[in-house]
Parts: sequence; C-alpha cells; structure tokens
Amino acid sequence: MDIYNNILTALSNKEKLLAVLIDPDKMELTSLSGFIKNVNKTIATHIFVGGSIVEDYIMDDFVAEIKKHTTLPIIIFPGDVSQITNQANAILFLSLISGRNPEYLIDKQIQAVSKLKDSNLEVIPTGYILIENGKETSVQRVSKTKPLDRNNVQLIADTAKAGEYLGKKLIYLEAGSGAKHAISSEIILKVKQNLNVPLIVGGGIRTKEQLEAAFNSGADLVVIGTAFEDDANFFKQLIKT
Ligand code: 1GP
Repeated sequence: MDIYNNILTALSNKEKLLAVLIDPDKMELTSLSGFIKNVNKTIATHIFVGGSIVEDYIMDDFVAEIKKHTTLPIIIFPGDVSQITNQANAILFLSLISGRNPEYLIDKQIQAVSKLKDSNLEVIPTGYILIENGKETSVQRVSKTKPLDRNNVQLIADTAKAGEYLGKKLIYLEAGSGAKHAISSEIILKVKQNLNVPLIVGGGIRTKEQLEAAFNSGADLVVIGTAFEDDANFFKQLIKT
C-alpha cells in the first residue's frame, strides 16, 4: 500500500480525509472489534494508532487486532520508539519542530532507525507543530517543550513552511488530545495559504461542525480521537452515505 501517494491522489480529487486516532493507553484490546466496526461505517479514511504514554510491547497485538476488523490503512502516530510495530502500514516519522528539545527533534528518530530498517513500514517525514490550546496537554508534558502561541499566527505559518523546506512531506498542526481550543480557522487558513504539502489538523475537534470548519479552512486530513472514545453517538453523525 502506498499510503502517501494515496493521500496525494485523494487530495487532487478534492477528497477530504479523516483519521480516527486510537490510543492504546485509553482502549482495551477487547473493546477494539466493536469500536472498529463503528469506524468502518463512518467517513473515516485512515486509522492512526499511538499516544504519549503507551506501555511497551503492546503495540504488535493491538495493531494486529485492529487489522482483523478493517481494511483502512493503519498509520503509527508514535509517542515513542517503543510504539513502532511492523503490523501497521506506515509511520508518521515525526519531528517536533515547534519545540526546542533535541530528544524530539532528532534523538528519538535516530533510536528508531534500527527498528525501521528491518520493517516494511512506509516512513512519512512529518513536521509536528504543537500549538497552545488553553490547557497543558500530554504532548507538552512528555516532550518538555513549549507549544507555539496560538495568537502568533505568522510564527505558526513560518514554522510550517520551514518544515516543508526541510523536506517534511506532511505538516501536522496539533492542539493536543482533548484540547480546550481546537486549531482555529484563522491558523489553518494562514498556514495553508503558503504550504505545498498536505496539512493535518488535530486536537479538540468534537463536533461535525468543527470538522467541516477545519476542512473548509484548508485542512486536508483531520485527526479525531477523544470524541470517538467518549461519545458513541459521534459515530452516527459521520456515517458514510
Ligand atoms: C491528538 O490530534 C489528536 O494527538 C486528536 O486529538 O483526542 O482531542 O481528538 P483529540
């Protein structure tokens, strides 16, 4: 499966993409089959798996179980090197370019090499930009970095563009899981204006209206986790027609 090229093709066909984020720290293995069956009925196009704090060595079984129930591409959204599993189709090879902690800019990436070179995972270089959202999030806590000020839209846009110039194939604007303020339309519009790679937006999106607003402002792929975990009715709002 050529995940990145499929994303580009979908976007050139004016399709919008939705990833459901499953955090193994927040979901039991036994709940997965029911959850994925619901995901399959929605407009979701991708499954992301990962989290800031995931117990070591559970990812293989976790992703293998997801695969049993869906044909959607499964992409690792890693919080740590230990979350790499060959069971998935691809990995967002993140560099936290909003932060100034070398561990999340390059050290973890070096540690990942020995695992990745023996895997079949498609590696997708991704510039990961954390934006302050009104409360501290786990990415901030775990990475020990300062998010960008959500009012400094120019700095956010320049950081995204710098990521593109560095060769990142995707830019991910992250408000953080359960964010109080999702990434605003103003930020998305500004970043998108000058960006030539696909834009991912996630964190704090809880309604269909917010999802549509993100798409209309220029998000190419939206990531939603908490809303699906917390509210079984949310699935119903996003049923495929
Ligand atoms: C977090 O962007 C994702 O990394 C999704 O956030 O859980 O708030 O949807 P939510």
